[in-house]
Amino acid sequence: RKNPLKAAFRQQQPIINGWLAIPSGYSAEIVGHQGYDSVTVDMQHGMIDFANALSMLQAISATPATPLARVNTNEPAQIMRLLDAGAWGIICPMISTAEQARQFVSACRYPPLGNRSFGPARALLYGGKDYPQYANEEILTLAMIETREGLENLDAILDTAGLDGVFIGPNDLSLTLTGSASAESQHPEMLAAIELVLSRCKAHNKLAGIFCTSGQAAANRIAQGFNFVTPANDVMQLGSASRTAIATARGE
Ligand code: 3PY
Ligand code: MG
Repeated sequence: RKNPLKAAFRQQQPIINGWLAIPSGYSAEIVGHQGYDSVTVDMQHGMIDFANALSMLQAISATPATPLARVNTNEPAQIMRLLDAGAWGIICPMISTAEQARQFVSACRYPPLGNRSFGPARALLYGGKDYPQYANEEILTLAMIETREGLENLDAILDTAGLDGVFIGPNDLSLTLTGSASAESQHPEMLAAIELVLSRCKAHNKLAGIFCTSGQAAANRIAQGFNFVTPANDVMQLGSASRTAIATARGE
């Protein structure tokens, strides 16, 4: 099973990624059927444990969306287990150095390219018997840039063999750069940091991704040059759809 996200990037098609914080296979399945290219199970800030993640990945794989996971830290055991559970790519938070990026990618790649341990479990069911032969090629690896150090080491991180691209965490990045977390921050330092990531990704021919808080914000990021955007998460969308419906019902 080829990874459609890699093909989309090669063909310069923007990837619209859903983001799940609600621990439910049912809501994962609903989200997966809405037209996203990929849907990410967020193990870092989502209220999600491994058993939830397993059923959510099963649910996403019953939809057209490609299943991804964001791990809670750069921890090989968790990365390998989510890949075994059928994640077709991993987003790893807080990558600040080239060495951290190398360790992250290594956990996603079977030897000789990396140190992923063998036991593909559900990945074989979703991907077929030949999964072990193609997994190193098709598993997407995105390193999150969301620290000052990560920004400083950006070129070295982007040089990491096997790294497909970076994903900006604008909340953490603005917190570290400006002192307050704001996903759509207009602080000049944030605007400059985002432009820097975009231009370095282009120079290295790597995918540039970013978390956004609305469809409009995601459209603006695509227009700016991003290849991979997340137009808010399930919690934000549930809240905002509810508020809109209530206001309409009240005639507001
Ligand atoms: C951030 O904005 O810091 C993120 O990690 C996005 O979820
Ligand atoms: Mg973050």
